[in-house]
Amino acid sequence: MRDAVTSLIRNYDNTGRYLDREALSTLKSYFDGGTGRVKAATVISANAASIVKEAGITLFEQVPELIRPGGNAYTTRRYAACLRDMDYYLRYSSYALVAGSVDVLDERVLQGLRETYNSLGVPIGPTVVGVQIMKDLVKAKVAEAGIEGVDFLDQPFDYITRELSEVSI
Ligand SMILES: CCC1=C(C)/C(=C/C2=NC(=C\c3[nH]c(/C=C4\NC(=O)[C@H](C)[C@H]4CC)c(C)c3CCC(=O)O)/C(CCC(=O)O)=C2C)NC1=O
Repeated sequence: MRDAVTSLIRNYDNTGRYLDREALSTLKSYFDGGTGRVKAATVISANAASIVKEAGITLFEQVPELIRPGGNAYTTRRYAACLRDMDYYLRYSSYALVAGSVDVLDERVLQGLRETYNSLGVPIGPTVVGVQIMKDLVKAKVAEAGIEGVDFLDQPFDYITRELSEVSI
């Protein structure tokens, strides 16, 4: 699992180079955003349960057939599995924000996920709608907390969306 710093060092080490101007500017922007990343992750941790709950309610309002008979989130077990998945996306997104890298998402969340979803009939479209709803809730909460300079907030959520959507039909 890599973060912004270890990825960069790995690239430079692979070619035996000292860090150059470009590397330093990448590092500077990562460190400059560091406090904001940590603060944003703290807001997520403090509000995780309510973010997941609210995102679930909004998702099922927007796509009510999910929780009707025949829907993939119908039955208590599958409803709970759906919210649990949303919680996974939120928690790992908070890690990715702190790391300044989506590597943790690739390694721990997205690997093999599409195949699992396809085999269980979990619909990808509504899943990414749920991820985007959580992104908006996180952005609202972070803004409410008065945390600025956090243009990186979209990154993990949009990455999950892109990676999940890509190979699905
Ligand atoms: C940390 C990485 C990680 C992820 C991401 C993960 C996802 C994941 N979600 C699953 C199931 C599931 N995922 C959903 C999710 C949904 N259904 C819907 O209609 C909605 C669109 C959506 C919620 C937004 C549902 C309902 C199931 C259960 C499906 C079933 O068993 O029939 C399963 C199958 C095994 C199980 O039920 O636990 C996995 C592996 N597991 C992991 O370890």
